[in-house]
Amino acid sequence: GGMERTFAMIKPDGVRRGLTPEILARIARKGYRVVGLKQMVIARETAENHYAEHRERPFFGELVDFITGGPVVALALEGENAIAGWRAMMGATNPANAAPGTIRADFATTTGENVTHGSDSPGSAQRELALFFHDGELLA
Ligand code: DAT
Ligand code: MG
Repeated sequence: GGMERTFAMIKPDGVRRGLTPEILARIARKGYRVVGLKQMVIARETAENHYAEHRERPFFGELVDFITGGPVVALALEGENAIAGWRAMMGATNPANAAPGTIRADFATTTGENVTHGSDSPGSAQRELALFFHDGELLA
């Protein structure tokens, strides 16, 4: 709760499909402040670090291949309750379980390519923001 910063990402499927403007528009309409934004290709080591919690899962290799397989848009969002709020805007991990009107329900059909990422806790947000952005890349 309170004023928070979170790490958000438009994944390679979203960028490839031209969904960046649509997703940025949703963020603007919600009222979150974009305090960091860059399009980039994620290095393999960074991806493995980002998804370290999933290292032992059977889908880990595919996940890292996918997330490094094309440009992403990395975002730092700021707003009241932004961590849970951005997760709510994304919807459930499996688009089949995502509520109508969420990004994953509206734009995705598979768990593997579900368009966006969002930090799941204050600790994750701090860790992921530091992994993707230098201090000087974020607005005060
Ligand atoms: P989220 O992205 O909602 O935080 P997560 O942290 O559990 O979900 O998983 C990270 C990503 O890994 C997820 O967005 C897509 C992929 N993934 C998760 N579970 C998967 C599965 N059972 N099969 C394939 N990919 C999966
Ligand atoms: Mg997660």
